[in-house]
Amino acid sequence: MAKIIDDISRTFQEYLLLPGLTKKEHVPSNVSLRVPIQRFTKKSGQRISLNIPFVSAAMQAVSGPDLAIALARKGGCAFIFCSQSIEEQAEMIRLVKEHKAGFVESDSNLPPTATLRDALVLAKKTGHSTIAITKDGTQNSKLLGILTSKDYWEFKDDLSKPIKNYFTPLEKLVLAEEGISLQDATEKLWKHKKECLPIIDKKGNLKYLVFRRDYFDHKSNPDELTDEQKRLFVGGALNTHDYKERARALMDAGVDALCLDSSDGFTEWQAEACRHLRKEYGDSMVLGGGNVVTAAGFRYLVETAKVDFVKIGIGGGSICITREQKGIGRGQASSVIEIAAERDRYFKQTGTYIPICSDGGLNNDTQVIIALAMGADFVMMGKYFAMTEESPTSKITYQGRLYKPYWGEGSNRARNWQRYKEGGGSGLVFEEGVDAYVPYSGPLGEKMDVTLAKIRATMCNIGTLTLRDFHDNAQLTRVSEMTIVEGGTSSVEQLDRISSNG
Ligand code: MZP
Repeated sequence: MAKIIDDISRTFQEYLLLPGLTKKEHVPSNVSLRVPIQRFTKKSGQRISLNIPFVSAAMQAVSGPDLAIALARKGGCAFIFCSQSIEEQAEMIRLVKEHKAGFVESDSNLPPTATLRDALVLAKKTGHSTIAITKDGTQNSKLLGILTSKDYWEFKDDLSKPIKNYFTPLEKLVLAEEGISLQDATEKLWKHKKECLPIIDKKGNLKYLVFRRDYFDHKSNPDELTDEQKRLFVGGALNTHDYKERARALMDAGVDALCLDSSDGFTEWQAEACRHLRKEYGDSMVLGGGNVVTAAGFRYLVETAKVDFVKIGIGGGSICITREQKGIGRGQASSVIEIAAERDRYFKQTGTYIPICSDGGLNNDTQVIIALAMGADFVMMGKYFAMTEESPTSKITYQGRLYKPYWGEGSNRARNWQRYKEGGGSGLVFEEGVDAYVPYSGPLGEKMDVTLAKIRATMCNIGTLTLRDFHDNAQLTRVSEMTIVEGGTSSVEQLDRISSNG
């Protein structure tokens, strides 16, 4: 007879944190959100780490290069999806690695023969008011000057006139040559009190623009996650089918962390793939595995597959219908609680710490906080990032509101059958994910600032300054349905609701 486990699968919503003593040093500015992403021993100390406990899901609707850049700039890491050709995935990794913070390729360029109207149309299309005037109007041809919105008056100047009478010519510009560091470029901008510094090559061709506003933006992202050469940090997902060739291409493109992406990672195929990757690339490579929901699955990936971090979660994702379709999975809180305890036991027994990642099903900032309190070192999210400006999809408007498309990797749209069939076979026989829309939530940086502020504030309420202390000191209580009701507002009228009711 089957073994029936005497417990209930629980979700994050069923728990609340109890405050601990908050001392005077427990203020948000003293909180560190740095967490390990690589296994480490007591002797080696923490090795490669994330500066914030966030990674993005390896999904077509989530982790493209723009999102990877935005997330690394905040201190986290995106896992570029593997449900695309090896070449396309490697190219995305390359784009992130080649991204030079502060050095932007000009996307608004015109030849000197263009008219002011052309400039106006282009500025409206790109949203950028600085236009590079190049010999043939292309991005990297000979730079002739710069036109900004300050050089003409839209409603007073004759818009049919050529821009050559308006733009600031090369001899009056402050320029720099390719190879200059961002720091020196910024110094130059500051010294000459300029908004924009064009960077040209030896032949005078335009390479990049450096903007004063990007310097302030850079300064406001002190947690940026980079590699040893100061290039942005990025991860790549692998499947258990073409992992040998895929890993080689991603490593050549400069990937910083690899992760096997599977809906059920407690398999011999995953262990085999991980052993191969370890042999090929050694211990310094960051390698994640999953997903599992039991202590046994965790032990297997740690001991047999020798992964660096373990991803937890089956069936909880916002677009996931695995539990309905196949009847497997587990409440995410129960999985995290059991595996965090096993991670701590393993650390005590062996002296090796294996970070764990809670993947999927986090519906709001509160649930992120509860997942971290329960012991997750970091969290992986799909929907949260799919909603942002930087996810790879286009916004649509529906009934006056903005949305972005978001679909599961197991949906007909993604057709990522490799994620669901580790051991062979091909093609999608039935769906495990849905094709949906999520509300647009604006730029990632602004959204993440709010989430991080809430995590820091809660950690101070518990009386902790690091996430390790948070795990060790958090006290959680189960809640009744009435406690949840009590936690909402009661007997008050909220003005926005009154007005929206007419
Ligand atoms: P969420 O953050 O949107 O709730 O969940 C994202 C996670 O759902 C992913 O990281 C992945 O583990 C999982 N996922 C992706 N596609 C599917 C599917 O089609 C899925 N079923 O479950």
